[in-house]
Amino acid sequence: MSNPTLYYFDARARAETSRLLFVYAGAKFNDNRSGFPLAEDVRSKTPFGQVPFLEDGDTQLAQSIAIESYLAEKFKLNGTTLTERAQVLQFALVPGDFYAPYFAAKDDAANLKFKEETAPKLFKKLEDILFKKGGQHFVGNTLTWADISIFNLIDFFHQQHSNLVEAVQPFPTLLAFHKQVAAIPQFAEYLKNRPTTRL
Ligand SMILES: N[C@@H](CCC(=O)N[C@@H](CS)C(=O)NCC(=O)O)C(=O)O
Repeated sequence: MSNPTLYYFDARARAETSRLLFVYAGAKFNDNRSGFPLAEDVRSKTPFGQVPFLEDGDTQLAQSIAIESYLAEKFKLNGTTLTERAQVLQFALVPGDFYAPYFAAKDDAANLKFKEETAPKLFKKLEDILFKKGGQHFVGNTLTWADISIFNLIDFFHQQHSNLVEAVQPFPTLLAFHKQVAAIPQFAEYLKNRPTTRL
């Protein structure tokens, strides 16, 4: 069977957590990065005319969180009990609560409010949860999709303009967690070589 193909733009954005799931599992995949606007031959394959879109044998999936969920289950990174799976999903949905106000902010005042109020308020919750859990994992005692998703969120803040990373600086547990996940050999290698993109 051929390797799975993940279709997206040449950006991290809604595809990067899925890429990281492949990378952590050591599973080969075709990282298909379309130019903008989305190539018609890609759009026509997808159920909603949007990417990310995954083809894996007979499985075809859109919606970033559905794709991540599928990969997490496939690679056994989705918790081991019903409760853990729900908790993993709970954390995987958190980045969306950051991205929605971030991309809605259209002027300097709104950007500053996001950086100085909205994001730190949410990061404080994550910091407290992770601190109480011992700093290593958001769910259970092994790395899961939850950890990869929150790692990618913190990483996004490191990547963005206007020193957005300052929003994470007051949270030492999250910073240490980011460093620790980035140092996992598969990730270290991937992060060193991944394309530099604006989003
Ligand atoms: N809820 C969807 C949103 C997908 C989405 O908005 N995709 C955008 C890129 S981030 C897209 O395909 N835009 C191109 C277009 O609509 O032509 C998800 O999470 O996957």
